[in-house]
Amino acid sequence: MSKLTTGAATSGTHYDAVIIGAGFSGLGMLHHLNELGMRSRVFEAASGVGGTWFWNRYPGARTDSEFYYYSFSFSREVREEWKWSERYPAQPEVLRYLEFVAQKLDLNKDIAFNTKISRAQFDEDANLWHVTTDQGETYTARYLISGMGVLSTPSVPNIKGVQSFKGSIYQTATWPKEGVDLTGKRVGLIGVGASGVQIVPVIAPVVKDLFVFQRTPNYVVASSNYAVDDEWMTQIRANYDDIHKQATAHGFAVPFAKPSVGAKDVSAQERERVFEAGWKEGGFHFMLETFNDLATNEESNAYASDFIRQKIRETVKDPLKAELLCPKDYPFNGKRPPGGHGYYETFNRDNVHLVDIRPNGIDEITATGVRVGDQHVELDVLIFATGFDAMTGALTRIDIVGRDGLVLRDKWKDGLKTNMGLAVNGFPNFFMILGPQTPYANLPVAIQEAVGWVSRAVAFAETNGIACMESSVEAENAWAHEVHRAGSATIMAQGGAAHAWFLGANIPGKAREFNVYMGGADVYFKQCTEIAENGFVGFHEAALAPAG
Ligand code: N01
Repeated sequence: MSKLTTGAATSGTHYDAVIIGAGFSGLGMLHHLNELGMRSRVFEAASGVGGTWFWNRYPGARTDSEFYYYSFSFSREVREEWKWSERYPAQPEVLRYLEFVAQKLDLNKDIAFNTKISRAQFDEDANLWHVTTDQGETYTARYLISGMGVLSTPSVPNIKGVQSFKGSIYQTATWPKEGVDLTGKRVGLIGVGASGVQIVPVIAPVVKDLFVFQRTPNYVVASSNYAVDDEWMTQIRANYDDIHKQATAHGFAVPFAKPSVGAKDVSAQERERVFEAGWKEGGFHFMLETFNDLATNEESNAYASDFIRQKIRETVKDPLKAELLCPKDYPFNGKRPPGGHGYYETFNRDNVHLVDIRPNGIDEITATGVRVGDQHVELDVLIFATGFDAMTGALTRIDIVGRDGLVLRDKWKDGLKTNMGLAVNGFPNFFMILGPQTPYANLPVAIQEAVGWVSRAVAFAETNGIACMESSVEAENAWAHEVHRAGSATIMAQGGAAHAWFLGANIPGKAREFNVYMGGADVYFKQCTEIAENGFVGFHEAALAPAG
């Protein structure tokens, strides 16, 4: 391994590793490779670190997971010095945290900002990746690692007439850094996923009128946010290692207790008591700490769905609005449930209007607003909170070219194939942090595990003189089979109306399949550890060659 040096990226430079993206994944990966003594360079399209938390600056953006498992635990320095202020930290705080991580771990010197990678091509003769930026600069690297994020490629539907709109258009996923003054404006919001659900209560008191265009209502679970006091922070600091250990032993990578009974197996009274306690605790606790079969048993899921609908009807005073806000044609968890911060309560305001656009969506955007059937809504501002081309979007938008000219997006045209979501046959020495087919789970914990695993794999290759780490065909066929099996065992693909991103079903033309592993993050982490302990079996047999 070459010795770590610092300095600006100069076209033509060779690195041990090129990492794409400086969010949680890229920063964690860079730190681990630095610890191995490798010379790495991160290329980041934005002007700063943060990834998702750099771009998603819309009002109300905050984590849906609590701070103590939505962070890294590997750095003693970081965890002992950083203090979180809220149970669910807001976007500016998460961004400041990642800036702090980069500064504390001395990562900025190895990151080229404002630089997009447009192409990466594997050179089979030299066992090197040739990486090209959008400025035409080229670099070579032994390893290519994607840290581009799973929900980082915004999807904006091409609604008829959108170009004719004379007002202002914003996307939650690319919200202007300088903010937007919505005071006294007539604002239309398209999309009520996690992003839309967060922005609604924050902008409603500011705008003149807010029109929420809803195609599919969500099951929004109350979050219950509050300040983190010194005592709580001290207690978390003392237990970071245990928290991480508990999270990696959980199916969703959260440090939660695992319920031992199903909702259908207890009395109605007990069910109500448990659901109520979960609702009060808030957020993912309702989904994960109440009963153990909400994602797998229809009857139990129906109880949870009924409970949430009841909460909506109790909260929203106008019965017509309440019914429109109740999801009815797909199960709870059929889409990723957003965390609410006064979402349903906001619909009791006189200036918040719910526009039902089922089933066909918006008919047209005009110069002055939005038309749905006979109704024309006059607007000054239109906000798109319409989601992302998840899991594969970033990876298929640049040309990643492997052996024999095979392009990654072409490889996945007829179905996803990866080895544990970490590597792909035909793409030697290429690793993905949270590639498709990795677990549906709390991401910072999954990222911490993935960067640890990839750095072990790299160290293994370097130590054993393995020129190419490359997934075997057999291993990725087996993993594709397991991803399909695990997904099919859930009820999460049910409901024609649920255009869930984890199924690829929110993107027109994208194959409908599980883009994530539903078999449990705990099971997945265990398998990854076993693979590593068994000499990375399945990850290098495809290209056994002497070290160059
Ligand atoms: O996107 P989404 P998101 N006409 O795909 C609607 C993470 N996240 O950005 O359901 C009209 O969930 C679409 O309608 P429908 C989190 O993992 C996390 O909100 O397809 N509407 C839906 O309502 C989350 O799950 C956090 O009928 C259209 C919405 O747009 C993921 O990101 C915060 C439309 C998209 O919902 C994605 O969330 C934010 C059209 N043509 C995001 N096209 C936190 O943890 C789409 N829609 C805090």
